[in-house]
Amino acid sequence: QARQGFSLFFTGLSGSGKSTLAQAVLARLLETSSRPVTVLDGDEVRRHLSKGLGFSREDRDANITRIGYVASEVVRHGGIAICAPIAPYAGARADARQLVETHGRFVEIHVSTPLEVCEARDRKGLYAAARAGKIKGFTGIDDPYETPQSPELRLDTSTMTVSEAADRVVDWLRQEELA
Ligand code: GGZ
Repeated sequence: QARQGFSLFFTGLSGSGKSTLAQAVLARLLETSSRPVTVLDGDEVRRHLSKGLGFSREDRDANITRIGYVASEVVRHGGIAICAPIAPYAGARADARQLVETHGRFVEIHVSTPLEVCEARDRKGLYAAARAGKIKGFTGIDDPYETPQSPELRLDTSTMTVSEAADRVVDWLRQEELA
């Protein structure tokens, strides 16, 4: 059946669990839906679509605008776009929302895992490097993260399993008749 496209836009700190959660939701959507799904993950995007961009406010905003544009094209064609950048600035998130909402739904999911937990996980050692001053302008340490004020969903991966968090997303989509 023809259903409108939508974008799942995960935003949150480094190490908050965005990518892991995005992958878990992807797996569930692939089981239940025959619609095309495109994943625009932070790492992958920066290797291709946003190659050459750094982490200044300007570059981060350009990164989010590009992701928003690609997501809007996917949604325009009735697909599902799963995005998982930090997206620290509310203005850029709003711009991405506006681009996508021209063609379908924009589902902002704040992965609200506290900084303390992200830093304790420190899977890639980036927080330690930022604390030591080896990385400058690291989100949450010496660069801002503007907390989303009215996301469609807010999920803290320190108080539930990845599987529970993915269920919450899929339940929400069912409720909205998107999945
Ligand atoms: C934040 C940084 C930085 C700085 C490198 N600040 O844990 P990761 O490694 O894989 O996720 C982070 C990723 C963030 O890229 P995004 O494209 O998602 O950021 S934004 O939305 O702000 O454009 C981290 C790594 O890149 N990284 N330097 N200074 N994260």
